[in-house]
Amino acid sequence: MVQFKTVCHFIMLAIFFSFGKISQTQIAFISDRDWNSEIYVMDPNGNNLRRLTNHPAHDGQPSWSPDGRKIVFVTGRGGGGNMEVYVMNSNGDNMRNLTNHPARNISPSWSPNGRGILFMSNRDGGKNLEIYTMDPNGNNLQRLTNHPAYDGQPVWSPDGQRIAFVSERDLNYEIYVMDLNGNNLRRLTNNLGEDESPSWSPDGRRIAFVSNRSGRFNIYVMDSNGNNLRNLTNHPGDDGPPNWSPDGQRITFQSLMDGNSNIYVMEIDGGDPRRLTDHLAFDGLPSWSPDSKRIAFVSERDLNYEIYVTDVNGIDIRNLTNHPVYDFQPNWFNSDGYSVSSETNLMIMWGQIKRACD
Ligand SMILES: [Ca+2]
Ligand SMILES: [Ca+2]
Ligand SMILES: [Ca+2]
Ligand SMILES: [Ca+2]
Repeated sequence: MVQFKTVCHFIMLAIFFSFGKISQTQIAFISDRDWNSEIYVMDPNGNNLRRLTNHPAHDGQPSWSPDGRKIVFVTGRGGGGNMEVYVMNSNGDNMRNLTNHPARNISPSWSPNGRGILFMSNRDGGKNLEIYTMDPNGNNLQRLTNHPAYDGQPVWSPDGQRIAFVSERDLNYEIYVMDLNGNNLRRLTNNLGEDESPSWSPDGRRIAFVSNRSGRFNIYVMDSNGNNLRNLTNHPGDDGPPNWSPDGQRITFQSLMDGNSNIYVMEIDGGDPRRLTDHLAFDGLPSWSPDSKRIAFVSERDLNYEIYVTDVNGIDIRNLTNHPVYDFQPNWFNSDGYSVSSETNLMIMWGQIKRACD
């Protein structure tokens, strides 16, 4: 009986820690508070701040692995303008250089299925950036684009099978998609304006983007094959990159429509646009929390950049960093390893085991 109780308590403890992991949302960001750019992690209320990097060179562009165990980032610690993509555990341990190439290797992003890392590099000469993928350990490097024009802004489709990106190969920025190996390249936009900043809908069916084809930057949406183009915004000022909420219901963006940069949210058909910030200083770079209830953004309203979080009504705005230096590039992680249904299953299992142990 004693043994049975011990096993029970062990299982309960294991499940308790599983539950703890479910709600463990974190925000990675960069800050100059230690005299050069380092990567930090904090809870979504600003508590529990931890510095992950500690090197006099620039460290930035953090991107979480989907299991939350690792972060890829960019660092200049090689010197001479050489930027490398590094990986580290999410506590800063076990740092490794994944790219190890004297060119600029930048903008890493971990695939939603965890199997690959996208990045950009000019290793084929000059200013010509190409898009590459590699395994999370740096192996299996593949160049996905090969064109003397700019190729950049790569974004994983939600299933990790396709990549949307921007290229200037047709003499102005257009949005393209390709398969993971670079095959099946398809141009989705075709007009003289700049079409850029693609953002996938969470179901992978649509892509929102900005274009100045009308003379100002407005937000558009199209099917992921380029069909069914629709204009979502048409404001007197430029609108910034769209950012689709993880629940698929809304799009957030920054805009100059009221004369200075503020954060807005709208329905995915462009309806019900709402301004969430109202300050003369710059408010921009909005990004959704994994539960789609909050939006992180950066603001210069305290005369240096801070990371703020607001609810979708713009009522509950909080300064998370509150430090007299540059704080930037917020990047959310949520340990959503369990879907809603398996979380429900865990609740049921919890009740059953607790009864068995009593
Ligand atoms: Ca540093
Ligand atoms: Ca290129
Ligand atoms: Ca274009
Ligand atoms: Ca600051």
